[in-house]
Amino acid sequence: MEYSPQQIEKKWQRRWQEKGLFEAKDKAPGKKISCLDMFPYPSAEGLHVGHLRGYTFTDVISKKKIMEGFNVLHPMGWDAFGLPAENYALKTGIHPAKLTKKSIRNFKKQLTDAGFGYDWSREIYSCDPEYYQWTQWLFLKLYEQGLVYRKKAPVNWCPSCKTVLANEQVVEGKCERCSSLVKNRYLKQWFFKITQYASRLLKDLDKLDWPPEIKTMQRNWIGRSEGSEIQFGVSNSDYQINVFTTRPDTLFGCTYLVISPQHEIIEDLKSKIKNLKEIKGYLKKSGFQIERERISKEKTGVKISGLRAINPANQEKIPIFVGDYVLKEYGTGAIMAVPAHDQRDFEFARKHNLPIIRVIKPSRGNNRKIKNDKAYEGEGILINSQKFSGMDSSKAKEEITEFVGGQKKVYYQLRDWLISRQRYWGTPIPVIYCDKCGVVPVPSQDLPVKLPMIEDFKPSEAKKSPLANNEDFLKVKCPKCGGPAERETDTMDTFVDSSWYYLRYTDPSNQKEFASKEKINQWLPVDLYVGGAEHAVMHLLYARFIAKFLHGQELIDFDEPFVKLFNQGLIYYQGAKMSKSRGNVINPNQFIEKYGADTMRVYQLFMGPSDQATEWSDQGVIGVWRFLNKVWGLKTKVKNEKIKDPQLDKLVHQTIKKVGEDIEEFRFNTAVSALMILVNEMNKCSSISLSNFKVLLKLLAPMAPHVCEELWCQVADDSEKISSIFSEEWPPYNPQLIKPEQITLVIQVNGKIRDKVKVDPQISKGEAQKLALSRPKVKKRIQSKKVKKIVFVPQKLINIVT
Ligand code: ANZ
Ligand code: ZN
Repeated sequence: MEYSPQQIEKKWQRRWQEKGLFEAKDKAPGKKISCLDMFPYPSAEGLHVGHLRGYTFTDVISKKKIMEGFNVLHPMGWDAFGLPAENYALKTGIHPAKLTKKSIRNFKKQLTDAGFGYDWSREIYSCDPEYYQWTQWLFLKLYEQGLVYRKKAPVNWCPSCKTVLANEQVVEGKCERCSSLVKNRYLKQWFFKITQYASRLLKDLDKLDWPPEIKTMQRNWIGRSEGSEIQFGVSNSDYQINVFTTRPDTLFGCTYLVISPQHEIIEDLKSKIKNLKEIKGYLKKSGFQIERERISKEKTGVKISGLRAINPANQEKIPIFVGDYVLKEYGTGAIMAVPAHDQRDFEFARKHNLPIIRVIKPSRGNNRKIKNDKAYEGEGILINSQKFSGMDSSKAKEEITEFVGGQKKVYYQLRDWLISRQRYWGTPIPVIYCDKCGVVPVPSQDLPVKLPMIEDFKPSEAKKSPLANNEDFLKVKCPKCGGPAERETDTMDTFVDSSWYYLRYTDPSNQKEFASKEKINQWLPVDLYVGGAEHAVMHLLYARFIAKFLHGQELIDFDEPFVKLFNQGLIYYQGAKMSKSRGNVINPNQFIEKYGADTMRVYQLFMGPSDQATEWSDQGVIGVWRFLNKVWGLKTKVKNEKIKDPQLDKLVHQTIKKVGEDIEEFRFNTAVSALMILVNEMNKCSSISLSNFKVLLKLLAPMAPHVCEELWCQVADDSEKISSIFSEEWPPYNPQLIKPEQITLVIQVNGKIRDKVKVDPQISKGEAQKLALSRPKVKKRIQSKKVKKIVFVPQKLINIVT
């Protein structure tokens, strides 16, 4: 019979499912591992082979761990709320609920066809009321602890998606989803106080086994900034403007202040401002600057006339500007401008003809030329700074802060997490507004607040969610006073759904809790988490935040959710990243029909280093296809008897070691090559022993599960057959057998061969010299002569010249 994946793959998938072979067992004793993929958003387009790469990795690891006797948690679920389904629904008129269901069915079929061994008994959907009641519960829990608040805030508004975007969803001023230019709006919004966890989120990165690039991205995103707050008096008033600066050493070079357009001084001292009209006009025009890229922006501003600030270092009176390059939301919302040493201030000063005073010169050794058309932003030696002149920047930072009575201060770039969305397809925010009682959280026994099935879910320009048009949803009795009240109509950012989902896998049908502590403790934290590097900051930061919060509530025992993180490399095809929009995708359905799932899986592993972008090669696929055919063909050579073949035995044991270690280290490509070498060697033999063939099948089984299970069933003993290759033990290797072979080292004295000796091939020059000089035959030749030179040719010879 020829190798025909179409005839075997479906059969085994069905049997594995029936047997519950890959189901995690609660309360089982012994070693455990939780091995998770980032749960996907079920898009209408389905998965292409690029999406399956990371899933292949976790599946191989899970299957190997099962064979090693681990109790493995390897579940799958669906990040099923969100904008794409809603946008697609608006285009096609199909309700997002219906569409999502259909997409999930398709995804699940694709994953099953690929032979992935998920524990489907733990499948979760974030759009399921059984699930999102716990998302709502989480909101209330955070609310109860004072970590949720509502405030009018400048927000990123995407005019095309008609919704608010998180800062993280704005890329270079454009909507991450649709690339429309993002506008600013001022709306009442809900926030989670992630900033309260900034220092912990930063510090605990050190204990994670994560790719260093991802840690760096998180560090930069959290953006710890050490500096000072310094107070500037305002002339003719007792008002003070507090600025945050990372460079108090430059205080003598401060020639003006800039406050953000939302700074309260404008209201507080408006009677003293002479050009109030002009200022108000500017405020209207400037809008709200909330994106973090303050550098690229054109710096505009207006001088406030009638007010002057006093530089506390030298008592000089300096002008105050309102400028939108100063953000309300960072530091104190006001800055001291030092145009000689800050490029932003430099550009602003040039434009407004303000004095530029140099107060830092590069220290010797750092003698880069200061250019006249640029600020010198480095540190150095102070000049023009009265008694501080000649001092070092770092020392002056401390001393000048003290001199003017300032305070040392740390700020973080991290902003609070804006979680409300004016859209339909998301988790309703469980809050009620009552005229009498104000904001009333929905009592937890009333959860879930169900998302009503409405037909008209088109977002409106009214800055409100479509739920606001649904009277049945909107109108409720106040839980406190029983009077008429209204529900919050915003829904939550989908990153709230995904911030805690991994916990639910441990206890997916719990009606009383989000998951029981006992089950969480059995399985978590997640030992291995695999997904795309695009989640470096949002999802991974939010999930860490929520874990720390739940830990503080003593609901979970760990404060970091993902111990080890791995990012799979992207797949390229025809020179570009594989993607539907580029039209260069390979559909796994057609691929599997043609070559089978095993070829796809092994090719995914073999195509290149697992963490690097790799080009899909149709030629490479054929190579793998041939390889599996060879494996299939080997069974005709199998003899159930002892066959004396020490060469092959040795290779088998070397391969066990290599494949095992490579899988642990995500070196799947070299694991596959090792198996290819072994198969080629076996193919050269006229017969191979059953035991060696079984080892091959076991090593290959996590990668190509169907073909190995089928061959196992054909060659194994009856008792083994009834079970499964995945119930077999991962083979051990014999360390004696894999010792490196010895080579013969030739020993010469003055170019003449005097001796030969068997040595380890890795022997060093020093060791070889010592060994050679200890040999009696060599000693005899050298006697008391002085050794002049040693020539060493690794793995060949050593020549002693006297
Ligand atoms: C004076 C100064 C002199 C500054 C100098 C820099 C260089 P990071 O690293 O981002 O924390 N700044 C402070 N608050 C700001 C706000 N709300 N909007 C815009 N800019 C703000 O940078 C801190 C520096 O950014 C501060 O130090 C301040 O400018 C500015 F030679 O103060 B500096
Ligand atoms: Zn009330």
